[in-house]
Amino acid sequence: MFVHLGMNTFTGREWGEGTEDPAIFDPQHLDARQWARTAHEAGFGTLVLTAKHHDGFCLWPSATTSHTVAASPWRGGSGDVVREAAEACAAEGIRFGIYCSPWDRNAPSYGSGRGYDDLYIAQLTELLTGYGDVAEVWFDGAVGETARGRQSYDWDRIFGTVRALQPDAVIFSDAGPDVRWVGNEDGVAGATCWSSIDPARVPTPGRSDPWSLDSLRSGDPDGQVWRPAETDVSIRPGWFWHEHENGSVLDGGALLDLYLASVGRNSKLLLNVPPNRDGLLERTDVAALRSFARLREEVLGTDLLAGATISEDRGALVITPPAPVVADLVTLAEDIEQGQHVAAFRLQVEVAEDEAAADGERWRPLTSGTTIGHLRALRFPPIGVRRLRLVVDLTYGPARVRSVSLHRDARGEHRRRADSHD
Ligand code: FUL
Repeated sequence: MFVHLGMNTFTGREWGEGTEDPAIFDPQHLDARQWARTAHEAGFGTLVLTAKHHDGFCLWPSATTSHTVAASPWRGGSGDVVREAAEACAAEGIRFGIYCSPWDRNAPSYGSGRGYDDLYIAQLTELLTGYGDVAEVWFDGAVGETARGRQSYDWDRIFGTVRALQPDAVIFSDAGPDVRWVGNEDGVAGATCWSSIDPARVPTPGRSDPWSLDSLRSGDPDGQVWRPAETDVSIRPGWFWHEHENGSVLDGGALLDLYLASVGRNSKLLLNVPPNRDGLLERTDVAALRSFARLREEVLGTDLLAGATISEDRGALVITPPAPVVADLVTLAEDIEQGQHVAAFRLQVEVAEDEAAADGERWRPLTSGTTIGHLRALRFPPIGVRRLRLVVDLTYGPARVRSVSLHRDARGEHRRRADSHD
């Protein structure tokens, strides 16, 4: 779960100017335990906090600048949102991650090159040494023009600092090195989504040309590096809380659709849920997350193929459930620890003898796809299944399909909306 909180929460903006007065930051009822508990209860494994957004305001009392929570009225100037969030995650048993924007519209040295690099590295060092284990460090590539010039970030130094101070942290950016951006903020990974990628196609964060974006979305089966996609999207239209968006919170069904279009396409999902001016997640957002978790369990928690017998037919896998089932969703998983190899597959269902084709063929197409990866979800109109056949047509190595499951997702409207993503 992504948590965007900062000056913008109080100004109503999405990108601050860097000139905001710290006096306006006062989330009086801030309760990071509520964020972490909500995240944990809804099944999230990590909470990533915006320690600093583009406006440069630090949610921790950094020694590098006076533009921090220490200059705000919140907790009498002695508060530290990063600490409260890190401790809440530890208490609730989830991992903690940080977002510290390299683009800083407040720092006087921004645009000066090395001078700003040093400041940014000092801020990262504070965040990576003062708050226990950091599971993910999230970098966006936004760059601003200033009168001093255009800052170019020293990514080698930045990534090197994370490696040195938090060797187990996963580093996210457009250019990895561990996890890559999926190339859009709509919550949708490529229908074809390889975990591997050619690093030459996205050499640095912040590229937005079609060549890079296409590569981020789909990956590359011949890619030299393993850099799975992470899909970041907000539960609201904006990344920060705005009162006028309280009526536009995605509901549980819409969140399940995002899940199937991201996690169900071999990506991870980083869903943003922004606290309000009190420092709390809104009731609507919490209710949506609960309903999302419940629907996920209802739809994906039941495998209609449980207890099925497996056999082989002309090189394909035939799965026979103990009794016929009605399904409208299939999920497949590759044994991802052994790599990702499947590039094209088809699923077929068996029809009754009297419905067979003229040539006696009893297998009828159900659905098909390209990549599988750690999870691939595909929907189709509800159908009775007596037997299911999986044909793998193309692979880049041994096809190790670990599971095939059928589900019933009775939500017609959402299903149609999600299918339009294809
Ligand atoms: C982008 C930023 O510009 C947005 O404001 C937001 O933080 C998003 C997650 O990353 O790069």
